[in-house]
Amino acid sequence: MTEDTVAVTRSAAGVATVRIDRPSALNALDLATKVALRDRLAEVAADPEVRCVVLTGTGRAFCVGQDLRDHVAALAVGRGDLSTTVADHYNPIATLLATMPKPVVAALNGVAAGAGMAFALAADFRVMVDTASMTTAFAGIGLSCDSGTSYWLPRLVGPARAKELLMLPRSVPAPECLELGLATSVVPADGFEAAVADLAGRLAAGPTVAYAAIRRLVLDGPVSSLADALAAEGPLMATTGATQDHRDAVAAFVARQRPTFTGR
Ligand code: T3D
Repeated sequence: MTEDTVAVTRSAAGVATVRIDRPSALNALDLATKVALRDRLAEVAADPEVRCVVLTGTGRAFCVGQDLRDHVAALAVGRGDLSTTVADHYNPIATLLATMPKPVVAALNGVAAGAGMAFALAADFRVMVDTASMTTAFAGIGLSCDSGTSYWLPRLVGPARAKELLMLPRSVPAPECLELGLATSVVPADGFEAAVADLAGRLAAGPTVAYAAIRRLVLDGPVSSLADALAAEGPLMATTGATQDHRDAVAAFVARQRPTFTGR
């Protein structure tokens, strides 16, 4: 059953937690896990009751990327999925994380490597436990990179640092991730769950349509001309300006009350 290695829990507050659940393999991505992760993410992306998605892992790792045992076995027998897994699994997962119309939080309970690091980079927020780390890993096994690493990493740390981290992969500890801009926040283990729940709860109680528009604009902004960015902003201001959340929040503002956002 593909569902077994990826668990989804939904809270009444609209937070869906997608948990990669292969702790004995450091949440490495074998075929079943890649399929399950892609399909579970597609489900929470399409679910209007879900207003924030948290991606995390069970045990001491967030996700160490491709399962290299699976990979070695596949290479040995010339299995077909090696040539198609980027298109069939990694790209759809990376796209869902970056484009679903709701905020995404990566809760890094431990090490993130290879595609696991790329998935974390695609999230809007990366909360790291202070013992966690990130490594691009790819060049260590003679690969370039996938899952959007070449898109996110230079944007977060600049092209020179991105090349250094890709060409000379090493475990970057959480405090350095924070310094480099790879982490949003670093918290001690005893405050990690609460910090993730607090952030996800705030996002799930926010203006979901505006968040979706912000995600889209900021995704495209760095590769747009000013004219294109302005052209993209206009219709999305019209869309968000037509939401109930906007009307309610403006009314709350003038009444000097706290707004309540329903996500519509
Ligand atoms: O087309 C394609 O299919 C390619 C797609 C590629 C996408 C990718 O994600 S490529 C990148 C794949 N990931 C890696 O190269 C990461 C390899 N792992 C590491 O560099 C290190 O293990 C870590 C930095 C992640 C953690 O280091 P550490 O010291 O905490 O743990 P360790 O001792 O190295 O590993 C512990 C165990 O996990 C060990 O197994 P053992 O000896 O206890 O039985 C190790 O082999 C296993 N493990 C770690 N990473 C993977 C893995 N097993 C399978 N796949 C892994 N990715």
